[in-house]
Amino acid sequence: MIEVTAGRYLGMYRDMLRVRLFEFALEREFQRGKVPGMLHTGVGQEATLAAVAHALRPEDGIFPDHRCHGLLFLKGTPGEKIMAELFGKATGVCSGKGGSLHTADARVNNFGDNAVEGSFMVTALGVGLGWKMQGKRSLAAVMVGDGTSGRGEWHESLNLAVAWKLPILYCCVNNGYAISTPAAASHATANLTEFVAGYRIPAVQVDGNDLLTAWETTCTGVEHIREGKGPYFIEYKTG
Ligand SMILES: Cc1ncc(C[n+]2csc(CCOP(=O)(O)OP(=O)(O)O)c2C)c(N)n1
Ligand SMILES: [Mg+2]
Repeated sequence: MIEVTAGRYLGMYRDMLRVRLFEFALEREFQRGKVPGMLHTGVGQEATLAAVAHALRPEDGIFPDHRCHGLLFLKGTPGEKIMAELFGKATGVCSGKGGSLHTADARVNNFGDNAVEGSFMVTALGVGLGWKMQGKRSLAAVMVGDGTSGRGEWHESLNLAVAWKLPILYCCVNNGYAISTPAAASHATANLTEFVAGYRIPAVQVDGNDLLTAWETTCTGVEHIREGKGPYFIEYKTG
């Protein structure tokens, strides 16, 4: 049983709020035409993002997806450097050349997003394998959405991560839609834990809007991986 301290609880709540305020500010500027390129926000996914961030250590890695601006600064990149990046400024964390979908920061083990949904699930295999071969106890948290589960990389990644017992935490935010396509219209099941069961990966479903449960479940997954037992899959239901 993982006990939450008052400090941790408050810290996670504060971080949820920081994510919400950051995204609201961004949305406002986007609507004024000030933010170049595409924008997808993490509004409604704050509890999951805070839970994941608070379960990780600095030496762990993240593979954020298109709704993870919040996770970028919760992992340690200064918020102003991310905001500058999103505005395409030279002071941004990737000199303003990456924008919302390509924001990486090696200093905090943020391996970066990629506009091709799911492709970074394969990249994570290499990072996990490298760390395992080096005897490190770090793990890589991969953020993906339910819609991405139709991609080939999703299945390739889960398959090899289990076969090679890699230290990868799959964090799947299931909001029930891929843009406007409901999960039921494109997948055999809306429960992704069922979908991945064939890969024999421990797969747990949790209410992604319930901060404490989401954090406890994420910590359990992290513990499993640190014990060298291989990958872990969590489906955070937010829809
Ligand atoms: C390979 C690929 N196909 C399509 C897109 C366009 N696209 C961007 S976000 C998105 C929805 C993805 O759905 P999901 O993974 O459920 O994430 P959500 O937006 O619901 O958080 C799509 C189709 C893309 N970026 N990459
Ligand atoms: Mg979705």
